Amino acid sequence: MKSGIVAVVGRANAGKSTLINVLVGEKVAIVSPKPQTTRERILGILTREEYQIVFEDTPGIYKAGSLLNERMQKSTELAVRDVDMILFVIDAHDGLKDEDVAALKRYATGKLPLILALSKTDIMPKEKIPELVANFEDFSGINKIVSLSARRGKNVKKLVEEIVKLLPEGDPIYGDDIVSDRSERYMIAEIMREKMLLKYDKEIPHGVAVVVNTFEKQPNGVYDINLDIVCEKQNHKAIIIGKQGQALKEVSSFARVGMEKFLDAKVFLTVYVKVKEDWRNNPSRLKEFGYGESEMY
Ligand SMILES: Nc1nc2c(ncn2[C@@H]2O[C@H](COP(=O)(O)OP(=O)(O)O)[C@@H](O)[C@H]2O)c(=O)[nH]1
Ligand SMILES: [Mg+2]
Repeated sequence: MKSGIVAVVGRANAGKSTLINVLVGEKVAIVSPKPQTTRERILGILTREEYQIVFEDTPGIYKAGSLLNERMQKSTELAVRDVDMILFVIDAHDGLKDEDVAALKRYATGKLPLILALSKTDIMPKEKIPELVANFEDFSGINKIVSLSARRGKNVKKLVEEIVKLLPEGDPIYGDDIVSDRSERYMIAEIMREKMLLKYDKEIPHGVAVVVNTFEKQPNGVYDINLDIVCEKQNHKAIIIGKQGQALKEVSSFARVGMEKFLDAKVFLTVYVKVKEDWRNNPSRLKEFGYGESEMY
């Protein structure tokens, strides 16, 4: 049996979380077109008879702007310690950036096997792929390059095959029915945050934390969920709620549908918006919202 941990790294928005969801076959990490969607390390686990691959999703590479950002950055750095392999994801459609090259140099040290995934090939001309691949000819420390589309599921099987080839022999770490190290309750908060990222612009979604107060399955099978959206400023609260509460109504209903899909059950959702000034720089608030040092690393 092959078994091991694969750290999934790369620039923000490269498509890391999308790829992990497709690899695992279930939603274990939220996805949005905005950077800083993933805030902490999340495991996505793929188990078959012959192998178990534990994918570590990471926040990606950022410049620090707040204490939360600093912790996200550190969480990425720590994630690549004690792993068996690196899966470096590049947005092939966006092309190779200096940041990618700099990060790749850090990871392609030859100490660990490294696979380069060139993702989002569904939105670029095929002819461009060899051109992009040629950029890596002089790089040592890359074991394999796989171009793929997570969205279309193209070449994802091939990627798994290549990972398995490079994995060490070993016993599985997790039971074969486990796909994530996170609870349903955690995913519910994340789905709310995902819909906030899709609905609101600029700093607003980045300054949001979601606290689940109630998460209960009723005898009739309906989930009763009550949560707080915590934002940083009074004027953010006004924007989140919108005229006559319209914006909040829309985002909540959008989130409810996502939660129902995830839980495969009906959801009764109640949402409140609260303000905690500058919580992203406040260590005790960070802890309260699940971004304490012990939770992040
Ligand atoms: N067209 C296309 N878009 C993708 C693909 N993978 C991810 N995306 C989009 O790229 C954006 C960032 O994806 P995400 O997984 O959150 O990136 P991360 O920050 O690296 O985790 C989202 O809007 C995704 O829908 C892909 O294979 N094809
Ligand atoms: Mg992500």
